[in-house]
Amino acid sequence: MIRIQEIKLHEIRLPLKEPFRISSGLCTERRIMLLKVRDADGVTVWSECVAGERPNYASETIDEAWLVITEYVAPRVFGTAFEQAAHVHPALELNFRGHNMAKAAIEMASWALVAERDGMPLARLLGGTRTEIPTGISIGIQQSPDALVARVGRALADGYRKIKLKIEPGHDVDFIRAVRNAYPDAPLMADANNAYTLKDAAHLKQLDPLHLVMIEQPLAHDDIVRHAELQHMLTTPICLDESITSVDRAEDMITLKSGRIINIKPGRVGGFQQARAIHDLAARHGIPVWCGGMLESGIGRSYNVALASLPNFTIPGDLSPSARYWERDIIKPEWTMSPDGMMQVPLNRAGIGVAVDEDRIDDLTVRATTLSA
Ligand code: OSB
Ligand code: MG
Repeated sequence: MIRIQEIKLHEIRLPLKEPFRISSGLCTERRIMLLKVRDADGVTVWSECVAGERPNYASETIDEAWLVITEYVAPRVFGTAFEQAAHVHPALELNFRGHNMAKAAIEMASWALVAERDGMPLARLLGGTRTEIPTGISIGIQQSPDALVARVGRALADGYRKIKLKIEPGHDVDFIRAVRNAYPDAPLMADANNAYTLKDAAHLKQLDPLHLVMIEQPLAHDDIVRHAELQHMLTTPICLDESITSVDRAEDMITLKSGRIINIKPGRVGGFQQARAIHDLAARHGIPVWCGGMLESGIGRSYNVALASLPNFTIPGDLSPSARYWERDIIKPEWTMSPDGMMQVPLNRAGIGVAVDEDRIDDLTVRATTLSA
């Protein structure tokens, strides 16, 4: 049984080592919501809500999620005994629309509570089979093609197995062509974060000869129909990110042929129950999946690493080590990668697999509140 007794919310501030610019906005410092969740037997786990500072990626923001967790998500799990972690998601969906990231923060903590309590690594509880996962890096929009080529060169030297380049109109084909010319065999992809419309199809077609592994979410954040039309015109596989908010949307994508690859972010889809269902659906249809990122702290990253250890995560995710993002992370040891670009799945420890640096979290906390059953 899962009986959540207390949830402590923390907001911390963590400056990024390098500014991260995507087509819809710039981030230089993360505002991160962390949750310390305690069950009726005193077992505690930390989780992270991946809602951003501004509603430029998804509609949810940290301030909104803070309110929604306080007013609606926490009250709904308090006082309920869930037989399995998989039962939390349906309970949070009943007459409760949207707010996937707020819901996921507690849904994912429920899985971690079970893992912690049963002395099992979270990765294994979820059905993960890998002992190590390939890393990838998502590189923000740079000033010039030369600057991008230099940044990609550093990432390749670091050993990353996939290099994702953020694009927008004016910073796209010429930039990617420069990188391709410099690194003919590098595993490159582009992510547009909704910066284009179908009118740009001929322009985007210029990416086809640059043999990208995929182009991620070129069209509107909630579109599935127009992506099908675009996919029909491109040889480059389309990967959907923003549009896939549930297993139903993944089914829509597959039915309409709106893309050939899925980026799964557990926070975006409301947690692990949906993330696993999307993974299984995609596997049945021969659609590869990979785990996206939301510039998480080491705590949110541990949930992504556990998910990425499932068998159909066959493409390297946006999973980079702590030092790519932060001067110092909030976990010990920090997430690291080997020179050949692999990250170890922590299997010799129960729960999320890393120790949380609570003193550092206390130092970084700018607001906190305690919710109780
Ligand atoms: O579109 O995948 C995205 C970060 C914030 C919001 C949206 C996205 C991203 C990334 C970052 O690409 C990936 C990472 O966490 O390293
Ligand atoms: Mg994306």
